[in-house]
Amino acid sequence: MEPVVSIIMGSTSDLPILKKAADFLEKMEVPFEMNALSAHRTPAQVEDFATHAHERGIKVIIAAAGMAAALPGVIAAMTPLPVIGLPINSTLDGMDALFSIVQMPPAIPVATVGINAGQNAAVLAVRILALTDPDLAKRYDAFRDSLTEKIVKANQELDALEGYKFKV
Ligand code: RP5
Repeated sequence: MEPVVSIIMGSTSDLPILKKAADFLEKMEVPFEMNALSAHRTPAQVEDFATHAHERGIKVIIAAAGMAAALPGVIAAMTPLPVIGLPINSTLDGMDALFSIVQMPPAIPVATVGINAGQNAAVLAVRILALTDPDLAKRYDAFRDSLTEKIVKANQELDALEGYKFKV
């Protein structure tokens, strides 16, 4: 089995957030790999990864980093693949990482999800892959249906909520 999504994190201290991404890819049966690479600690390895990922069959890259998070943008500059940036709350409530990742200069975008939004990063990757994979699209649709059911159930519980004189 060859990976189609590559999850890259700036440090293993980011792993708890990336596990949410890994869990969703696992649920959707999407083969993925996970590695730590750092724009400032291992720049040569980042270049090697980014320039060759597409030749290995990778279709989407999820790149996560905290602080002055250069990693997703640096990777995006060296790959033809879509890069999903995931800002990690390491300092400054994650705003430093969010702005570092989302505010890419023109022509080299990073598709940025919310701070610590590990699952959303994986959902976006799945939606990209599902465009050309009908079976994956079906699994994703079933996930979407489960979200709808959750709100239907929530409304039934709210309807049953008692103890208010003016709740109608
Ligand atoms: C970033 O610096 C990492 O992505 C991490 O969010 C942050 C701190 O890294 P460690 O000092 O915990 O390795 O490069």
